[in-house]
Amino acid sequence: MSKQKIAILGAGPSGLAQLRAFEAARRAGVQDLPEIVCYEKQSDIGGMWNYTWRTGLDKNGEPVHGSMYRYLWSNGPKECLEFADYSFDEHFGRAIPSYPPLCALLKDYIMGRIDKQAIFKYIRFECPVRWVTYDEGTEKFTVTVMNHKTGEQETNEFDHVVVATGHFSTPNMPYFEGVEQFPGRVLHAHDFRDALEFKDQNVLLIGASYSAEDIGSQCHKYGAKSVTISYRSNPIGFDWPEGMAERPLLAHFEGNIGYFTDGSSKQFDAIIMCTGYLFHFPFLPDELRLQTNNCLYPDNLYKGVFFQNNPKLIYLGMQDQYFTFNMFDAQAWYARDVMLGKIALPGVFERRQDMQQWLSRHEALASCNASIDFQASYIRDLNDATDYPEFAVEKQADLLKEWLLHKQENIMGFRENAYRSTVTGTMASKLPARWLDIKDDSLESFMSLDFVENKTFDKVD
Ligand code: FAD
Ligand code: NA7
Repeated sequence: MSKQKIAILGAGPSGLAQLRAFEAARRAGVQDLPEIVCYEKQSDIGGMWNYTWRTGLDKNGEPVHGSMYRYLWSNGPKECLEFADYSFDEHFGRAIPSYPPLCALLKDYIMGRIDKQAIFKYIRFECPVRWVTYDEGTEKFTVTVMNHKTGEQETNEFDHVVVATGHFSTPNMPYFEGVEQFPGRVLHAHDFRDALEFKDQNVLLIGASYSAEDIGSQCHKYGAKSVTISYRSNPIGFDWPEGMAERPLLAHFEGNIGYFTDGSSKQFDAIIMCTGYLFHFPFLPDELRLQTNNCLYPDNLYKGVFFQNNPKLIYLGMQDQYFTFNMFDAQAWYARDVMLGKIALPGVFERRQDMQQWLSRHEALASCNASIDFQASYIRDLNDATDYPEFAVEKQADLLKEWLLHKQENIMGFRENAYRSTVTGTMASKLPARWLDIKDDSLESFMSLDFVENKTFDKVD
């Protein structure tokens, strides 16, 4: 029998988790592992964490994937995304604060786990996937990619396809009447790169979730004159510092004046749409394409990963995310064991029943704490079935609940809190100054800070 072939689309944290899962099996002595090819659009691994200054199109004319920006710090405690098989202690050799800068520190950590020699050989860089089909007769997928290194398209057949292309990259960009006449910058969070661009400006952010909260905080930290957050459903509701405020939804623009649905108005210099992202799979035909909004349990994914129409098509990381890296690992380990035949997939009816139970629970979620517990129990369900190392996901859920309280207490200072690792028991150190006052986020600068234990800071503004 010929070897199974698996295509992994994307080498971000989810795709890397899948590669790592197979690598762990190889190291554990599993024989006859499938042949793996990972197609990656960018020229390096890391996905979203591969910071780019570019916006629009990349050097090959492909849409730029990155949405991360300068000075971005972790928006949740690092203790809740710690790999069970590679701790922060192992990587940094000492305790560091719970909220490190993202692209420098966290990327360094993610990359530290990757054995480049073992994993790079599977990855085909600068090979965006163009089209995927499935043949019911041969039971194989055909994957066509554009190889920008050779300038030619390539087509190969696979038994399984793992879609790990992320879902925070294609902007959801709504229209507001009069925006076309707005005289200043209008951009989506996806194209935001540097808060200093908005120093001394009156900035309007539309949207009321993570991007609005963080880009708003960044603009405030780096000297915007004012930050206005316009919400559609509910305000974010934090005790914002002076200069930051929330208003209901924007109704229309007249020149540089924004008019809101409560009848108020204000003059703005720039508009940043923090209106979320589209699930965008231009390389998949209708019958294989996941269609969902950003939520904790997309429908039609058994165990959150196997596509109901065709479970040989696997989606990783498609959930909204309280947990990130360790959830991707849980999914990748489970998917690996199904692909290796260690876990049998139930029939179509049983899969639908299982999904339905999760979807009913999902629908009943009434608070952020309940949502955190929901995602933790989803991860527990996956981990109980594989040999992925135990990582006390319920304790991490408790840390996430503390994180929510800390944000509520002080949105500009929550990153000054420290939490204990559930993997090693190490207590994080604290920042030696207020987050608002630490403006250089480079690896060298951050690691040369004098981290301290149990220091408290005055509440901000
Ligand atoms: P991605 O990281 O998006 O990787 C997908 C990969 O697929 C990319 O490398 C891309 O180039 C590739 N790809 C896309 N299309 C194709 C194609 N057609 N062919 C081939 N390859 C393709 N998470 C945290 O844990 N902590 C944080 O503090 C945090 N902050 C964030 C801040 C921002 C602004 C954003 C946008 C996200 C943040 N996240 C954070 C979430 C982050 O997206 C996840 O941690 C993680 O990157 C998701 O991994 P992924 O592999 O699923 O997707
Ligand atoms: P999210 O979390 O998907 O949130 C999108 C926000 O945009 C949300 O508040 C929406 O309001 C709002 N939205 C969407 N469409 C509109 C329109 N048409 N008008 C007004 N407001 C709108 O995306 P984020 O970018 O904040 O976060 C995504 C990830 O990036 C996150 O995981 C972080 O790690 C970074 P709603 O509440 O639906 O009314």
